[in-house]
Amino acid sequence: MTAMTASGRLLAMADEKPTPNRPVVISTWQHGLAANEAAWKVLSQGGRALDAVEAGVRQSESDPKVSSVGFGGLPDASGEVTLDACIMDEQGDCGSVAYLKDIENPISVARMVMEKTPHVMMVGEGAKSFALANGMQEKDLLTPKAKQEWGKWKAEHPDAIQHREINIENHDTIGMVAIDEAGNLSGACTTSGLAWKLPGRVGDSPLIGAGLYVDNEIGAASATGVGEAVIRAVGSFLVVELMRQGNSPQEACRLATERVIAKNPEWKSVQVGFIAIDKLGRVGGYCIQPGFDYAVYDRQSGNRMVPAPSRIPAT
Ligand code: SD4
Repeated sequence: MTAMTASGRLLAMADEKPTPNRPVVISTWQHGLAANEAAWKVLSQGGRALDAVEAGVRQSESDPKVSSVGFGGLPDASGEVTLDACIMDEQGDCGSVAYLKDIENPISVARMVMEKTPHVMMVGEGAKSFALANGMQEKDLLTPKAKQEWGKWKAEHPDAIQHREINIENHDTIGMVAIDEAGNLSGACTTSGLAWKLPGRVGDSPLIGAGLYVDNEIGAASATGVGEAVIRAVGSFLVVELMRQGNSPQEACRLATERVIAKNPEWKSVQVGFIAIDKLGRVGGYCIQPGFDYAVYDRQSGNRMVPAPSRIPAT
């Protein structure tokens, strides 16, 4: 196809490839802003997306004010902080940990599982021993503030098997996906899981395909919200497959949310949100309940929060 410019010059439009926007990093919720800053230090210097996402989410894991991830994360029903995380790189390599206790940065343990073992996933005591044997320090992750909140909840719900509702400032996860200067994609997802969960419960966040998926030919996606609902739809893998079919990251997140809705009859009382990035550095996000937002950092517009459109309209 051709078109005439004002000066009468012919332009060959079909052959024009859109210019990719990169580097770009995108992450879930308000704490994504600080995490993006850490990731940007790597990306802006031409660093690898994998290093950027690890550095980015470590920032949230180590911040005791983030009551949702790592140190300062809210505990399970028995008062124990147990962590889940996974990481995936541009080669499709991945690593994951679940039900990990007493280690501040589970994402780095997930990366060590990926790089130092023939496995993808390690859990519980074995994952902790592996982390300690590889230089990680043991640390009590239950902060006085988190312990106090748990004590209050326990007093009010002595027999409860119900987790805390997720939205706006009540959330438990950071998912981050990025494209680097070289055009390579990576992602990381890390969480203390649903607050007050049953001991032993593991959600979507450490599951490759559910909480996170990266395909360097197409794009990357991550999920937040009620993990059980995400797992039923293999959410992040689905977002990437929807991009493969030609959907924009925004539309892919919306369609995947529709699938989550279709697979979860109780969806009206559940929050699930997705973020996605494609090979061109285009980003998107979508959720069920109003209240989910995500942080995007690129050269053009800097670091900013973007409210995700929701299936249930804001009132
Ligand atoms: C989980 N998906 O453990 C996590 C929780 C979460 O914002 O994302 N909270 O199910």
